[in-house]
Amino acid sequence: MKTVKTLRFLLAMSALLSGAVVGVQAQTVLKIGYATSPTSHYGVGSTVFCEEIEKGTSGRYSCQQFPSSALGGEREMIESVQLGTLDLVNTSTGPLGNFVPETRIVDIPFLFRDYDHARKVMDGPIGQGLLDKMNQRGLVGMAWTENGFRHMTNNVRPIVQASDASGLKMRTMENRVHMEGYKTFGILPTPMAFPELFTALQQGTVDGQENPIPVILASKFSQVQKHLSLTNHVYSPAVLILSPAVWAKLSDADKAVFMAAAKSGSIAQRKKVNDDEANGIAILKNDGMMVVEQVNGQTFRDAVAPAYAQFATEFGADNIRAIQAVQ
Ligand code: EAX
Repeated sequence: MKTVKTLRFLLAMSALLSGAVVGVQAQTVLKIGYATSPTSHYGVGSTVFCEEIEKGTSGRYSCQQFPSSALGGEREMIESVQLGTLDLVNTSTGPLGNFVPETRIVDIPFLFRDYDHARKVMDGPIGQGLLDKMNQRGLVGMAWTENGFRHMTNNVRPIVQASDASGLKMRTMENRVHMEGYKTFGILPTPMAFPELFTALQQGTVDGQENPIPVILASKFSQVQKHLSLTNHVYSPAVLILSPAVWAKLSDADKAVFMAAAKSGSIAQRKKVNDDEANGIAILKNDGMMVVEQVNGQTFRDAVAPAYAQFATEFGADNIRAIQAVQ
């Protein structure tokens, strides 16, 4: 009798392990990384994406999230996705140009008029064309999410016009277009990975930095920065990127689930950006930041205008005009 029971157990185990048992589906847990906290705009967008793929694949796919730069800076995470050691990253385009040079065009200061303009460009043919370029570089760009319009913070002085920024040592993303553009404001650009930034501000290694309100809020920069100026000097897109190794294993039906989930994540992330933009200034003032809300933006546009000739040479004047023309 005991032999029969043992045999039955062994048969059941071998069937289970071989997946032959009907109804037992392989569970795949995907690792997703991003720079800021779980409650930030990146956390909200990533969580919605993860919930949607779990629902849409009846639990066959789920996520393990690595927020707050747990897996390193955005450049490192993009590289890990390219290598297949990380399954997904929800990242700004800051370091992306080092992998997909064509995407640098969206990092030109004062290229986008406002959020409506930026979202229309990124969700239209121009944005889709840039996602397609990622596929040629070993990255599956599923959808544009969003970081937001960037503003300057520093510990030296209020910035009201471009000349006030001159001479400040400002951390920038590892992004050549940003650095070239910001130099026209007289800034001394210091490229640095995001995980090092809070400490650099705390220790005074740099005078300031620039980031969207959602990042300034989520990263508690009000604890280490006195002045905030609403410069709106550049729109910072973000993108949800999947490893090609994962994409290749998906059925057509699951590919459709993943793409729809990425869109839902983008919508949720942008809503969180809207909410942070609406509520963030009051919160940061309450945290003790001195906020310059009426910045003389024209002085910054005038300063960066000569650099547009160089940007036109690099990206094509027609391509820049095409983005500016989107209504
Ligand atoms: O994407 O590095 C930066 O300043 C980015 O805005 C941040 O990592 C969020």
